Amino acid sequence: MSNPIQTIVIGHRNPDMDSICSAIGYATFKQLTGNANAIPARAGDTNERIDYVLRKFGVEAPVFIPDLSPRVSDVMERNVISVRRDSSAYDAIHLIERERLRGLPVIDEQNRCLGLLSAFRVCQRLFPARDEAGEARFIEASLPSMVETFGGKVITGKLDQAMRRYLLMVAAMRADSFSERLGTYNPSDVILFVGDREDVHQLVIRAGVKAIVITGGLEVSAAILKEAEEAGVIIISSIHDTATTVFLARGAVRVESMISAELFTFTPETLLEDARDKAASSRHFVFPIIDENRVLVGMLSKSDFLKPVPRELILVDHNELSQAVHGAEKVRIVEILDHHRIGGMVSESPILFWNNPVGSTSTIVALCFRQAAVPIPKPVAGLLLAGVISDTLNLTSPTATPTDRVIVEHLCKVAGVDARELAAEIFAVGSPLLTMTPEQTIQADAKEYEHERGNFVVAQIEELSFTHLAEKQEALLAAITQRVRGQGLLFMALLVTDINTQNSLLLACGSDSFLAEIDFPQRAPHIWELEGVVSRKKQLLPYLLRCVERMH
Ligand SMILES: [Mn+2]
Repeated sequence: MSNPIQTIVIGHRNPDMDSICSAIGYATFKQLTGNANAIPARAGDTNERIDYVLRKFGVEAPVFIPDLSPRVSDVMERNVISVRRDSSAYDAIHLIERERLRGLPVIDEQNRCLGLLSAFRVCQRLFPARDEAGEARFIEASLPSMVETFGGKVITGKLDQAMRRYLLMVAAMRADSFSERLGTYNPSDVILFVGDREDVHQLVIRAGVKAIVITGGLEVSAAILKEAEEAGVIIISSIHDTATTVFLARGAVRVESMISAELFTFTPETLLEDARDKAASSRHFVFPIIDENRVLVGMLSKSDFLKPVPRELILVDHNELSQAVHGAEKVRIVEILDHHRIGGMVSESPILFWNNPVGSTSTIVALCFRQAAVPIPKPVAGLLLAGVISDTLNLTSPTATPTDRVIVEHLCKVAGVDARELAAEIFAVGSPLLTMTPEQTIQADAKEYEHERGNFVVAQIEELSFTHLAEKQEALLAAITQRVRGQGLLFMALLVTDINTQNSLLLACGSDSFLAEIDFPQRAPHIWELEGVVSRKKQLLPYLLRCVERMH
């Protein structure tokens, strides 16, 4: 049975409040409208403000998924057919035939994978090359499993369970020639296959062979039975003729000795892409999948690479792959809900792509509930409200639209929360400048943009005032410079927004010819005063793009 398709609803890397809250909200909407397999996820850490809101409304943080690249575990066969190492070749070959396997994994008592058994290897062993054929009469097996292969019946004596090397012999010669031949072997290793030839029976009982298999369902005389019992020689009866019985008995050989020595395995976490490359250059068709203790957990066939990965993606609050979770490009993106610029996403087939220039993606999610006439669960309404408040600085940002106002009013009613109070609570916790290292501060809400003149990163933090900036600005500029150098960026900018005065300061480092284009009043080297600018997307980004275009 194939796995049900999992629908992952996820925001951008370095998630902000809107991206976490809209992912939870939209996954809930999908669940309530028929997709039980929708799960919210996050591509990065939450921050103190997000944690505060999740706690307040009693909702768990979405599952952390750092990389969505398909893994071996996505397509491997979990119901594995295997044999234990002490199984007989007879059982294994029938299993291979019945299940039409290209390779049968052999395991030990702890389910650890020892290797693969192929029908080819078994045949090679049972039908050896002519110059090695003499060896084929020696088999490593236990007596009970040998008797089982030809459906024999024990007439006298007791079969010991031990696994050992036996020599299969057939008495086809005259008794005296045979006697001479028997003398060259250790009789206690010998299993003799013979019909109703009493002279031979007597001879080998006296020589002390391990067992006599009487073939063709023939009777044994009472005198012979008595003598065998006294000598401790086992007598077994087979209904098959001698040739058939010997042939079947050879199938008792343990599979352990036939395992292919070179073992080609993967782990469930192996990237499917890597496994595909390695498998393509290998002559094997099937690959055991083992965990860190070598325990067999699955099998991968070359045909499994053609299976679709049972996962699809819904992007919220972003539409550019450069901002999406790692591996997003290798998974089918089925929907995008966003309120940012369109970043050149290309899709193979038609998808639902709702880009609406409202104040937050949480607003769009609330509109989805409204459009489908599905009531918003109370905790979800609280989260969506936090998403709108956070992205629009409680409707004061120029990105806020009349739609956001209507939605905020509705969400307040459903959640039973006052928007102004919630805004004050959110921005009062976890000042990034006070609670994070400079590296964390510039990374927390950083977004990457690809541009033909060079890639750049723009981050933003919201503060209740600029009071704590002065003591941190040198360290922040150093961290920004390091990132610009490390990634070879055109520039990186950090917008520090004072949500009380609705003004921002811009810290930027990078190409001199780019920085020369910034014409806001400069407060200090690499720091500009951006009065009335609070929106990265609507105010800052278009401005920065114009600066890039003007660059010489
Ligand atoms: Mn947003």
